[in-house]
Amino acid sequence: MIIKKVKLHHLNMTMKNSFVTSFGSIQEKPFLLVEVMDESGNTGWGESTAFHAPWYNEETFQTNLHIIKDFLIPLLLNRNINHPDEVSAIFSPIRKNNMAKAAIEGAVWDLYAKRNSLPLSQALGGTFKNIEVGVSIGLQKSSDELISVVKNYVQAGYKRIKVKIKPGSDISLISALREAFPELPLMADANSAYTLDDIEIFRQLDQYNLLMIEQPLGYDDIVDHSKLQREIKTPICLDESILSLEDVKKAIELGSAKVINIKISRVGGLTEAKKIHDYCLEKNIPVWCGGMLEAGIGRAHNIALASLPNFTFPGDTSSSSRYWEEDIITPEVVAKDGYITVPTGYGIGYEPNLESIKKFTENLWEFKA
Ligand code: OSB
Ligand code: MG
Repeated sequence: MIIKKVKLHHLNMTMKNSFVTSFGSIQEKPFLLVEVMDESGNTGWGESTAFHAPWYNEETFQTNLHIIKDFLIPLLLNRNINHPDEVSAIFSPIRKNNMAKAAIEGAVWDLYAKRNSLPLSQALGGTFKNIEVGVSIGLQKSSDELISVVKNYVQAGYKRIKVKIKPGSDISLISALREAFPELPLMADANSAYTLDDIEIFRQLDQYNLLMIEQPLGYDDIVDHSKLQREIKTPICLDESILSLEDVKKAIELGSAKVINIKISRVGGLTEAKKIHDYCLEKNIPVWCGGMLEAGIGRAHNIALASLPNFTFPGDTSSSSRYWEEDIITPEVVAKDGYITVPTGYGIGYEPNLESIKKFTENLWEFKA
C-alpha cells in the first residue's frame, strides 16, 4: 500500500468526570485523530493519547502535533508499505516520541487490516472473542465516596477494580476498601508517587491481598523497583517505565516486575506492543492492556490488542459511557458483565462517527503526497 494522504483532526472532548491521579487531574482532553489514506481511497484511523500537559510522560498534544506533522508524515507519505511492522523501522530515525509514532502507526494497522479484509484483532494474532475488563478509578474526596463508586462498578460487572493511591492516601484507603469488599480482585496504581524510602508503606500494603501494585516508584526507574520487589510479596506491575521490548527484558532480568501493563501509545505502537506480548508469553509474565482515557478510536485499538492470548488480567478498557456523554465511534464500546465482545468487522471494527468527530473538531490539517 502507498500512503497518499494523511489528515490530522484536532478534537477537544470533555470527560463526564475529572480523573484524578497522583500526578494531577484531567477532564478536558485535546487530542489528535490520524486518518491515513492509500492509493485506492481506503482509510485507516489512529488516536494520539498524549494529554494537554506532560504529567504522565514528556509528550503533550502539542508535541505530538509537531512531531507527526513535521517529521512522521514526511517519512510516510508516498512510501510503499507491505506490512505495518515496517512503520516502526521507518520511524526509527526519530528518537522516542512514542505516542506520536503510535497514533500514526495505529492508523496504518487499521488500513492494512481493512485492505486485507481482516479484523484488526485477527491481523495482530488475537484469539479471544471476548475480553475481560476492569475499571480504573481516580482518587476520590474520601474513602466512603470511593467505596460507593467501587460498589457501582462492581454491580456493573467489572472484573477487577484498580484504584489510584498517593502518599497520605494509601494504607487507610486500601484497608477500608478491603473491609468493604473482602473478595474483590483489587489493585492499586501509584503513578510513580513513591521512593524506596517508603518501603514500610508497601510492606503494610502486602497484607491486603492486592492483585498487584502498579508503578510505585520513579517513572523512569527499573533498578529501584527490583529492590522493592525483593522486599514485598505483592507483584509489581510496571507502566510508565516500560517504553520498549528492551525495557521489558531489563525489568524481567532484574526482577523489577511480575506483570507488565502494555499501553500501545507508551511503547510506540502495535508492533512493539505485540513484541512485548510475545516475549512476556515466552517468559511466563502475564500482561494486561492499560488505558489513557481514550476516545473510541484508541479504545478500539486497545480491544484488538487485548484479544491476544497472554492478556490474562482484565485491562483498563471500560465502556465508552464510563468516560463520555457521546463517543466518536459507532457502535460505542459496551462492557457487559465485565466483558467486551471483540468486533468482527474489518480493521478496528467500529465505524468512526463522522458527525460526532466533526462536532468535537477544533482544527483539521491535510497532507498529500
Ligand atoms: O496510569 O494507567 C494509568 C489514566 C491516565 C493516565 C495514566 C493512567 C490512567 C488510568 C486510566 O489509570 C485508564 C483508563 O481508564 O483509560
Ligand atoms: Mg498506570
